[in-house]
Amino acid sequence: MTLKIGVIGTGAIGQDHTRRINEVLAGARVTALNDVNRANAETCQRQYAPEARIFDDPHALIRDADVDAVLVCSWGQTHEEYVLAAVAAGKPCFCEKPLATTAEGARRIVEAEQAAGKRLVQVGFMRRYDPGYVALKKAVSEVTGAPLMVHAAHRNPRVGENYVTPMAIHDTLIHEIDVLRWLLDDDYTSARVFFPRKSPRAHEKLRDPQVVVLETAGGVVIDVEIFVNCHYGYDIQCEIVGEDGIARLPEPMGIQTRSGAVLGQPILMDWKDRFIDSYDYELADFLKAAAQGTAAGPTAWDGYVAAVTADACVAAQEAEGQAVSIDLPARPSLYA
Ligand code: NAI
Ligand code: ISE
Repeated sequence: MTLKIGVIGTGAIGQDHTRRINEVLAGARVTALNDVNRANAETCQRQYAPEARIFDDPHALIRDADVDAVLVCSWGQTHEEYVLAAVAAGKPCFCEKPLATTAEGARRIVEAEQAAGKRLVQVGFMRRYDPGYVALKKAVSEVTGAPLMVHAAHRNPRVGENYVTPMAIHDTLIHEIDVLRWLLDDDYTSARVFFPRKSPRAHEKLRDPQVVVLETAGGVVIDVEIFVNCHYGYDIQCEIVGEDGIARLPEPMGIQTRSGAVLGQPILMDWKDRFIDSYDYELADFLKAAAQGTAAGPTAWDGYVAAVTADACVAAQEAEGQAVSIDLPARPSLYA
């Protein structure tokens, strides 16, 4: 059986996922596209899904009989509405991060899924599928001993004018919020944010860089540098310091050169290339589960925990150095 997929939001990642489903992965075809900017849906159709129909109404796409499962790839603040509609229609839904831009929004999705009685939502936290992070998790259980500290960095070469200070949390840090919790198998208890001197490349409405300090229930202290105008590349770093040793996320593959008295290794510039395998693996996992009418991988609960943590981090941005506590309710049995 070929699974029929509807994609809402056909910008950068919506187009890339459409390409992935139609040109890389097996078992599914994109049959329906929607974008508030129709020209983007037309570009996506022309380039990657000539047989797909373009819908002007995203809710009609979700209800359509020719759509078995939905990919939500529109802007973050629109995710909740579309995920809730997919759950109401009983259709498996892959939602790009963030699941919702507020903890209350994510909570509504968790409640809707619980009412549906089965998993229908996978959140696009693709780093859990990255071979480097998978190897790092193995090193934590086999080499480092119990973790004490984590030093991480999330650097983007540049961002647009519409990227403002809280987006460093909701849009960017959200990946570390999820993957570090998964790596450590621990939950966060507090957040603090520090602002070094501002980079002259950051525009007026963005304080960049920032350092977020998270503490976990197990007593691990995590520092994450977020620097989204670092200029030199797309650079993701992570080092776990444990009782018995240290483990580091491997660099992406690149040809090392020795020339002109320089030992060199290229640095990627685009997030699409840095995690290209993980995007393939996460979507393959989604398609496999969706063919059985359910969802796999990062859950709506993971999306909710990330949203609660992100809200605390944004509050911590405003509290400038003061700790903001992170309180989570008990995990529902659906996500045990
Ligand atoms: P983008 O701006 O390139 O594309 C978003 C598209 O959604 C645009 O074509 C826009 O017209 C459309 N859109 C906006 N509101 C809509 C609505 N109400 N209904 C239908 N379409 C709507 O943005 P990008 O970079 O593709 O990001 C999209 C989402 O994917 C964001 O949530 C972002 O955080 C996430 N993302 C995840 C990445 C990852 O590494 N997992 C990487 C990049 C983005
Ligand atoms: C973007 O939306 C992503 O998800 C990228 O992985 C991240 O590095 C970037 O900061 C976000 O804006």
